[in-house]
Amino acid sequence: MNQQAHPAVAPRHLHADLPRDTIVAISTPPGRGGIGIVRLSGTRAVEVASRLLRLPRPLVHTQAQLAEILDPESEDPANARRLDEAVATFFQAPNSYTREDVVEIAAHGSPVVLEALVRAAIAQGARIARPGEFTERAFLSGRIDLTQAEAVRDLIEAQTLYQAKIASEQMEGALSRRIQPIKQALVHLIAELEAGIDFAEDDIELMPSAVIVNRIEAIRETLQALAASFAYGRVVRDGISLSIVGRPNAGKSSLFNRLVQRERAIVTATPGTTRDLVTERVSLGGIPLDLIDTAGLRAAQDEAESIGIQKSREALADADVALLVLDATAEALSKEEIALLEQMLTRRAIVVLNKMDLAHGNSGSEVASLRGGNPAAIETSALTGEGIAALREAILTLIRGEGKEVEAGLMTNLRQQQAVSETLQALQDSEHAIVANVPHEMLLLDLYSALRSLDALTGATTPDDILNLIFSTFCIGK
Ligand SMILES: Nc1nc2c(ncn2[C@@H]2O[C@H](COP(=O)(O)OP(=O)(O)OP(=O)(O)O)[C@@H](O)[C@H]2O)c(=O)[nH]1
Ligand SMILES: [Mg+2]
Repeated sequence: MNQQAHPAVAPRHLHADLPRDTIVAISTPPGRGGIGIVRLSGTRAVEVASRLLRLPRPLVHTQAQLAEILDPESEDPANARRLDEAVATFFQAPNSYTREDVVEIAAHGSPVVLEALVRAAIAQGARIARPGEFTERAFLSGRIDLTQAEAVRDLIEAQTLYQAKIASEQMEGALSRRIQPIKQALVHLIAELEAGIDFAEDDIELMPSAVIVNRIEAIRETLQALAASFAYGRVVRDGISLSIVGRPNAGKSSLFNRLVQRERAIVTATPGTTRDLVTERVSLGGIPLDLIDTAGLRAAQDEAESIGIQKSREALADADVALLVLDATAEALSKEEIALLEQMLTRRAIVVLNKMDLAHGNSGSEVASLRGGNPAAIETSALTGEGIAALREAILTLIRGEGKEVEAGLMTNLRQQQAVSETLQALQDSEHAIVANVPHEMLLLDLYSALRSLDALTGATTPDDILNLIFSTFCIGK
């Protein structure tokens, strides 16, 4: 084996016992509440906490005890007045969130009391925590990897239960578990190639090119499946936008109101009612959905309508999904509608035949001929509510698409996606290197570069500036 330690195989040691200062922050959201928590982490956490509190007994790991918060302004700490009562819980290193000693002081949620506690802790030598620093310490101590740290943030920011569940899986390491075997296969290949080079004089045969290509291909395939999960992972995390378009009076605003379940947009019998974009966020199957109601498309009759129609077109172009609403009672399709229908075939879209309550007898028309077409139009009545459940279902199916079966270990953010695509790129380069018959030493450079990108995904060799970027998006106290 090559004796020279390679940075990608022997990642920088994150688990070293760095002497770290003790940090403090208010961990509950700003404002008043029933309970507010001040969290301390570091070697002096217990010592600092003991100076702020009157504790009946010494702190014991995972045990909560009632304590009194001392008035920080009192002259004589031994006889200090009590500012508030609190519950103090101690988590002893290494069995804590950060793997350091952690003390959590739960007082009443009064900003004045909590800030006084933090000031008193600082006076005792603690330092105010940077945003995300508690989670950063959990990462630096090796308790969690980078994808898990990111999942903490995703969980805190989740807007639906489904998002929270996906984040929770990632927090438990679902994504890292998916990456592990891929990384192992790569490390094995590298090790075997290194051995071939080192013992070349001993007549050990070099691995045949076809075998190397096969092994790289196998790694690429699993990675590609992971990359494909990003599309759905991003949808779950960031949501999806859906623009409702069509001719005036087709019932766009009525459908919009049905989907948001309240009378949000103005509905009248006059064509050209909606002028501006109306947007509303709803949760569909736990996925955040930004619905956009737009002005009906036709030759505008005044300046405001013309600007509105311009906005409709932009919203249609920008949306992840388009919902084309047709009036099922209409005899013929307008030119505009024919053009839109064609456009729908080339993008993620749903066609709706609305006003079916009036159109059940209308079977001979051009519009009716779209019934049962491909893609199948959804038949609705915004007036009676008929077909709305089917419409919701169709939207959800369209959104879920390919991502459905890979919910465990989804990639959810751009940083992860970039790391994977860099790995894929490096692997492709290495295949080209084989085809070009370059020596194995050169081929290894590409493989090491693939390994480094993969390491960056979980954080083994991530540069500090990227770490700072990630943790600074947390709020203080997390
Ligand atoms: N019978 C029946 N009437 C409907 C239905 N959907 C909408 N309407 C009526 O059709 C008219 C137009 O509805 P809107 O929702 O304002 O239509 P729109 O597409 O938003 O129209 P613009 O904003 O002008 O582009 C209103 O009088 C609605 O009550 C339906 O399914 N059945
Ligand atoms: Mg409208």
